[in-house]
Amino acid sequence: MAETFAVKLEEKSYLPDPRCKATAWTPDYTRAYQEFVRDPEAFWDRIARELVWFKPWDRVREWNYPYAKWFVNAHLNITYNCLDRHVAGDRKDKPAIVWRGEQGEERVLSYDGLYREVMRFANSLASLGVGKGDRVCIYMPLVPEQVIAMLACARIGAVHSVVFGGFGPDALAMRINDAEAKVLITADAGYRRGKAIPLLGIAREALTHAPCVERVVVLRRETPAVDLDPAREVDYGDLMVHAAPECPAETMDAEDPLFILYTSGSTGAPKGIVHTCGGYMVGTYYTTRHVFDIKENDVYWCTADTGWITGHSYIVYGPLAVGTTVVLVEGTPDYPDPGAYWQLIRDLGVTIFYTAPTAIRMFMRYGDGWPAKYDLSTLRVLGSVGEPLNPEAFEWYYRAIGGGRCPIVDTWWQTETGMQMVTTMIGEAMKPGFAGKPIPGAVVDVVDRAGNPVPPGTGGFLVIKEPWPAMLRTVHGNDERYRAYWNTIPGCYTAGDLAVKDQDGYIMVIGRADDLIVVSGHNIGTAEVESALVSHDAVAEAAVIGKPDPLKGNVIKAFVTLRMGADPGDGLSDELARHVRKSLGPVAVPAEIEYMDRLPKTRSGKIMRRVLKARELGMDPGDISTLEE
Ligand code: 6R9
Repeated sequence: MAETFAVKLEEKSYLPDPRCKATAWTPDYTRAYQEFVRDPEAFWDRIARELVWFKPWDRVREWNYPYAKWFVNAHLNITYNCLDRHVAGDRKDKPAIVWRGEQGEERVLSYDGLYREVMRFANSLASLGVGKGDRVCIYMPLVPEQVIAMLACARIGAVHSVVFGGFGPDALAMRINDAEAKVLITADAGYRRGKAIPLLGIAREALTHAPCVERVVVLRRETPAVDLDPAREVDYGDLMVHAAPECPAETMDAEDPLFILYTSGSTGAPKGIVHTCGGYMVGTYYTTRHVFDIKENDVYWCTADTGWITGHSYIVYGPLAVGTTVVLVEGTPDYPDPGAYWQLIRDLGVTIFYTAPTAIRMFMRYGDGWPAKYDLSTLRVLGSVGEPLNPEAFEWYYRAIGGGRCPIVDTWWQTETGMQMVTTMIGEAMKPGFAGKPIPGAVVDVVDRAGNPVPPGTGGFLVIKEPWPAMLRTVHGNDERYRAYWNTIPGCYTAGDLAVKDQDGYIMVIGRADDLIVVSGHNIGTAEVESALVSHDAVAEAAVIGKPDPLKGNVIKAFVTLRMGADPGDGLSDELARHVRKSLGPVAVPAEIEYMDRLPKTRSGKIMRRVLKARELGMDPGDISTLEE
C-alpha cells in the first residue's frame, strides 16, 4: 500500500430545498450522529425494535475483535418482516413488486400475492429436500421469481447464493462448488436487447463440473417449452401447483447465515461473503428508510440486478422490510432507445431512483434530449452507487434528471458492508465529487497506514472503526481472508479504497487502493485523473492505468471514450493533456491517450483497469469472470 498523499479539493455545494429536511426520517444529521455516538447499542436497539422478532436479544452487540455478533440470541425470520408483517398490517393489497419486461410486459405482485408465492415456493424447495442451512444457488434473469426464490430460501432457513444471470459456465460452476449448493434454481432464458440468453444451457454446462447439485428447478419462459431432464430437472410451475399454500417462517438465530454472495477480490478467487439474518435485516431496513427517506406512497426503483449486493440489500431485503413498492425491470437502460428508463419513470410514477455512475455517464453521452422528452416530476430522491460519482456526472444527474429539485444520495458501501455506510443524508448540503459523511450508525474514517486519522486534504485509506450490524461475518470456507480485512490497519476494517476528507468531514472516494499510480514519487488516484478527463466536453468516460517507466517509476496512460459527435483528431490529445494539467498539475498529465469505443467493465459497471493494464503490459489479467461480454 502507498503512503498518504495530498489532494487538491475544489468545493462547490448544493443546498436542497429546506422542505426535504423538515419531513425527512433523519431530519437533523448532526443530532442523529451524536445520538448514535453517545450510545451505539441504544441507537441500534431502538431501530431493531421497529421490526418483529420471535425472541428478543440478550445483548445488542458482542465485539470480540475481529468477530462481532449482533442481537445476541435473538430469533427472527427476515421474510416475516418483509411479508407477514405487511400482510397483517395495512399493506396487504399494496404493490410490492412492479415488474416490467423488455417488450413492455407488466406484472404486479401485491404484498399478499408475493407472500403467497413465497410460501408456495418455500414448500416446493422443502419438497426437494432443502432444509435449514442448506445452500441453494439462484441463477436467474431479473424476474419476480428471482426475488421469490431468495425469499423462499430465507423462509425455510436455506442459505442462498445468487449468481448474476450474465455469468458464464465456469464462473457459475466455481460459485456452486465453493458454496456446495444442493439445488440450483434457474430459468430457460433471460432476455436482453431482444435476444434470449440460454441460461439453462449455461447451467447444464456448469453442472458438468459441479456434482454437488442434486436437483435443478427451471422456470420456463420460452414457447414452445424446452424439454427437461426428468432425472434431475423439475419445472417451477409444476412444483408450485403441487406445493402446499402455507409455510410458517422458520425460526432463525440472529447470527444464522442468510446468504453468501461472491465478490471478486483484486487477486485470487472470488470471495463468498457471508451475511447473517438479524444484523443484516436491521442495517438494510434502517438505511433503506433513512437514506432514501422512503414514505408510504413512494415508488422506488433501484436499477441494479439482484445478482449484486445492491440488489440484495436495496431491491429485495431493505425495501421489502420497509414495505415500499419496488420496481423491477428486466432489460438494458438504452433499449429499445436511450429514453427507456425515463419513459418508465414517467409511466410508473417513480419517486426514488437509484442507479450507478456508469449508467449516468452513458445517459450523459446520449444527451439531454432523451430525458427532456418525459415528465420526470414525480422524482423526489436520486441515488448513486458503485463508483465515485464525478462532479460532471453529479451536475448532469442533478439538473437533467432531478430538475435541480431532488437531493442526490451518493452512497458508498460494499458487498462486505452489506449496507450503505457513507452518504449525504437528505437535507444536508451536497458536495459534487464527495459521497458525504458516515451515516448515523457507522464510524468511517480516512487514516494512514498506522491507523491515525489524516488531516483534511490528505488522502489515505478508507476504514471502518467500529463493527456495524450488516457487516460480513466471514468469507465462506476461508476465515483467514475475513481476518485480513481487519489485520491490515490496526483496529480497523480496511475497505481497500483510498479517500480524502475535507474540513467539514465530507469523504471523497478516490478509488481502490490498488488503483493508485506512483509517478515520480507522487501518488495519483486513477479516479482523480479520470474525473479531470471526463470534465472535458469531448470525453464520455475515461480509465487510467500506470505503466512502468524507467525514469518516472510510472507514467499515466489514459483510455478514453468520446461523447457523441466528438472527434479524436485535431489535436484532442494535446488539448486533454492541457486540460488535466490545468486541473491537477503536470504530474497527473497522461503520457499516452488511447481512444476506445468502450471500456472494459464488470457486469455491475465498474471499470476494470486491471484488464487494460494486463493488455497494455502483455500480462495475464487474472480472474475475469466478472468482465462484461
Ligand atoms: C455497493 C457496491 C464496492 C466498491 C467500493 C468502492 C466502490 C461503491 C461507491 C464506490 C465511490 C461510491 N464504490 N460505491 N466508490 N463512491 N458511492 O458497489 O459493492 O460491488 O462490493 O463494490 O465499489 O471502490 O469498495 P461492491
